[in-house]
Amino acid sequence: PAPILRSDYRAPDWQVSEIALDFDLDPARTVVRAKLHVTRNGDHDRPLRLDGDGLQPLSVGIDGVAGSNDRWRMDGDALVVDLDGKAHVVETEVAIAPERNTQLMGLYASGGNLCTQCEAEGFRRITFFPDRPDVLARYSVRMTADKARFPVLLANGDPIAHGDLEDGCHWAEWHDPFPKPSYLFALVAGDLVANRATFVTASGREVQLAIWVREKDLAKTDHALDALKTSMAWDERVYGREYDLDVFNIVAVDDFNFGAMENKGLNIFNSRYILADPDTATDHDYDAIAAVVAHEYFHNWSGNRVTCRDWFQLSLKEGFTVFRDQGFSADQGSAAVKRIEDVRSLRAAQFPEDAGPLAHPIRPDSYLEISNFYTATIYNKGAEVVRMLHTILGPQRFRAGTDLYFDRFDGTAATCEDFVASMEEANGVDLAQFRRWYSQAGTPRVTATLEHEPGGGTATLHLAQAVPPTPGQPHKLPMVLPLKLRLFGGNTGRPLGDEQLVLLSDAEATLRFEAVTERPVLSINRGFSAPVIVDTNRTPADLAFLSGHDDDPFARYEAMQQLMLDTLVASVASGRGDHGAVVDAVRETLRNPELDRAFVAEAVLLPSDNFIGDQLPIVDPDAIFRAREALRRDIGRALERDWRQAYEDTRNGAFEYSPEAKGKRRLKTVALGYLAASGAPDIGELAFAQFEQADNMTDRQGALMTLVNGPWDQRVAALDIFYNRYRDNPLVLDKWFSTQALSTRDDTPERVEELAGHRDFTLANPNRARALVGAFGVNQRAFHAADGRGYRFFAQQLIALDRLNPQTAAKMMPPLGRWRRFDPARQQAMRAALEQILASPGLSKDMLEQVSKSLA
Ligand code: B3K
Ligand code: ZN
Repeated sequence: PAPILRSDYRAPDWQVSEIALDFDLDPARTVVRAKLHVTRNGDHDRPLRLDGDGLQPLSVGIDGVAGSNDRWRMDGDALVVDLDGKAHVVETEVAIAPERNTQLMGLYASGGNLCTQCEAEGFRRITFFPDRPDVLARYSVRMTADKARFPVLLANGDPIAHGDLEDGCHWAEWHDPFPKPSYLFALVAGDLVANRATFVTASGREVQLAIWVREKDLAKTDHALDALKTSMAWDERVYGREYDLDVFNIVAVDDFNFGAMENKGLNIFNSRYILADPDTATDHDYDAIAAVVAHEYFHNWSGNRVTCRDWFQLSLKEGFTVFRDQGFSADQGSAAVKRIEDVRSLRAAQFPEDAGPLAHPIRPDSYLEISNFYTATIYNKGAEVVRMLHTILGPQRFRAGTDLYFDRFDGTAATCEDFVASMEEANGVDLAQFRRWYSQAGTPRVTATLEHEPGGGTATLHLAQAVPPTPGQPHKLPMVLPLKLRLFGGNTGRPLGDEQLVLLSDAEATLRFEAVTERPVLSINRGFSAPVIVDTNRTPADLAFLSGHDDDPFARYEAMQQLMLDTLVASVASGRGDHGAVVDAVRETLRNPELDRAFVAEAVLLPSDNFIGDQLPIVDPDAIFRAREALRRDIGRALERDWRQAYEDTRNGAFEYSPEAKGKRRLKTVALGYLAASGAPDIGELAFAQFEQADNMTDRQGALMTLVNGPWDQRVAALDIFYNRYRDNPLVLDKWFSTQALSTRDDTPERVEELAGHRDFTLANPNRARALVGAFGVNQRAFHAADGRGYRFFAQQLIALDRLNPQTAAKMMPPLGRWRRFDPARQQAMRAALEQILASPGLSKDMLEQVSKSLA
């Protein structure tokens, strides 16, 4: 297949002003009739081309004449219609089989209900249509279905009418007044109940909110509903954006390819981002639910009211909306901890992507399969780029820019360029060079060297930047890097001057600081103001000092991380480590009563195996594991009394979901982990007691994780108890699988192979597939087991999954593509696994793109 190029963009030949859809819903055979009002766009004589994917027309009518068979033809999967006038009405009829749809794109069945997923190109699996985001139409939808089986019928927009039919069927009509691209179409038919609320917007519009789930899940929807109300108010307050329909519906389904979908007025969610109660959801789940509910809601403006011109502009809606949901979450609790979490996930997912064979700019230039581009780069780096605009302009000017953007492009399909130009125009600034963030891939590397003559009054900071080569982009130009920095006195700990925002836009720059009377220590990239890697000439003592004294909490965390990382990298190389500086710094942070517990928990956590590997020229998973475990053991032993104290201090009363209580639970699990690492003899018992007595999933899973990583007999008992207690709850059973797939024990590869044969394991459910196979792929030590069995297992699972669900399979593949980072034996084994995938018959376009780019 030939790649699609951004430079080939052309406005659509035909626009669709209106579409009326009529669904006869049945899992085995659904008949879809569509009536399109089309108008010629511009002066041309090209035919109307309607995308289809696996559809056969049962009938085609043109301008009310059925059976106009000489005027249309199939071209591959597309339906091509010859039309001679300016405006026509085209009608088609197709039949589809939702229950056989294992890709979960288009109309499919989940848990006996019917639902849709259309982004990016699923609508063409439902009906023939110009399935591209710059064709915006008004939709009316009529659904007919068996009333007993599908008592609830939902679609986009507002409900218009409904009624019963004689044969036990019923019907409903919905109308969406806002023109929208086909990827935002949705319908749901099911046996569902709703948790309802009312929201009154700033201008007094009453909106009926409802979260629809199966009856047994109703009690788990309050948190999501609260998050929805909070997000609606937040978007009014922070961005001046109000909701625009009379109803807002959310439906939770168990089978879903990713997190959730922002369909206009009818969001459809993976149930893991809706359902929560203390017994089954961790604090992390609660936070993720609020963030995803907010994210999808925010899309109503950044995505739906203003949509994307083409899929190359995906980050226009995704990067911006992630930035918006990050701001929302930061306002619900500790902004510093939220920033730490966001940077941690950027480094875990996006940095490796940007450094590997699948690197692409946030606005890519080509793709084979757009589903492969819903990446950490588009989403998370995209959010960092928007954040840099916010940092450079300041909150008020940034808001002026978004106001202009929403105002000017409302109801249209826009580009990343439109967004940047709005920022420029609203503020009279020039962002010409900043635009390189949209076109250049790769994580910039900054070198910061601070010089100071003892006794001299001046300090000099040399800054240099370089952007590494990435596939198709061998040479890079300097970026605009907003670097927040500040100097501290190394003796007194006092700040030497204020924080400054330096815009590094040349390859090199030199900054001078006057009146520097004591040895200065550099705090740089504070708040992670630019998504870059910074190398500095700071000593371990400087880093330890900053970890205890920097006034920017992120910089404090960062100094500790860097100290840990430097220590670990040195000990991987030498096989033995000097752990004193880290132990001291951890002690100081742990004993500091001023710091909030959530921050302490983040700060004392060691960098992951994967992140340590990312720092090394050749990743040696076993050496990394040994070095990390040795440091964990020393921190555990040296501070055993502190950890026990911290553990006792964080014992909670009854469960409460508040930033404070969450922070305590987080530190409790971290403390338990260090105690386990110390080798203290009573930890199996302590963890098992926590496991049994917990009144919430955070503590229970935290204890289970500790047990599953260790040698204790209680591990087996805990796994059994957990399984039996939650066997009927798929979301919790996912945790049972993933906790084992992430285990650091030596026998994890065998255990994971065994679990793939477990009766509760299935590749047909994406959450379950990710819980076992996806989690295994990021378990660096187990996945890269020296005998290569991890790779073989992984390849075999991906091949099987690709046959059912290419999108989910292709999304899990990247760990195998990082073969260049390993020793020759592993390289060979990984390539063999990739080649095996490539050779498997009927490989999807999704997988073909990922694997062939990884082998190139
Ligand atoms: N826009 C959807 C993602 C669709 C992914 C399609 N492969 C959810 C979101 O980002 O909000
Ligand atoms: Zn999104």
